[in-house]
Amino acid sequence: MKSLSIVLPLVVTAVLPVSSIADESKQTKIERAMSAAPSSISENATIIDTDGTLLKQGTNDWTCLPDTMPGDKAPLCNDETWMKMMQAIGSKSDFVADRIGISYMLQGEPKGSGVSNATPHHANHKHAEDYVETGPHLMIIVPKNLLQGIPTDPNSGGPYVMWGDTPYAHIMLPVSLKGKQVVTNK
Ligand SMILES: [Cu+2]
Repeated sequence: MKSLSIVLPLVVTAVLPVSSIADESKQTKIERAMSAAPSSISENATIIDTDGTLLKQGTNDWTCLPDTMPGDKAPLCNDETWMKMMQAIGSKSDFVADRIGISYMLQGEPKGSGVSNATPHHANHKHAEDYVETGPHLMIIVPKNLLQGIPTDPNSGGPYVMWGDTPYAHIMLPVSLKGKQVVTNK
């Protein structure tokens, strides 16, 4: 009978729905979302989940999310222009920048949570030839003609253009004070 006590816990674990293990508390999500930007912004920001669920109503024009893509644990705080672009990305609809948009990602992204630098709609970001993790950064949307002269190569060592040939082009601006933060497959 000794072996049964070893087998049983394994079975119990296996039949539990995955969500009961993976689900994070609302507070955990709010705290991660707020960690993306200075408190002068995040304290009064509206916090929403990536599926649009309101986690905390704010009083300024900023919106913070605990994840950039569902479950990637890469928090960000967006102004209104960035929120519009994120919605366009989600619905694969057109977006034309007529003003500057600013997003803070001061925590960067966890290892393995980077993206293809060519498109937000890559079928398998992790294995993209142009995979990139940036570390702590800002993301700046500008009208597309103003992107001229900014490198498209993440390894250039400074700001670079992400998703440049799509409607979702923006400048990635690494802000870490120390070390090489950008990681690519090249
Ligand atoms: Cu980012």
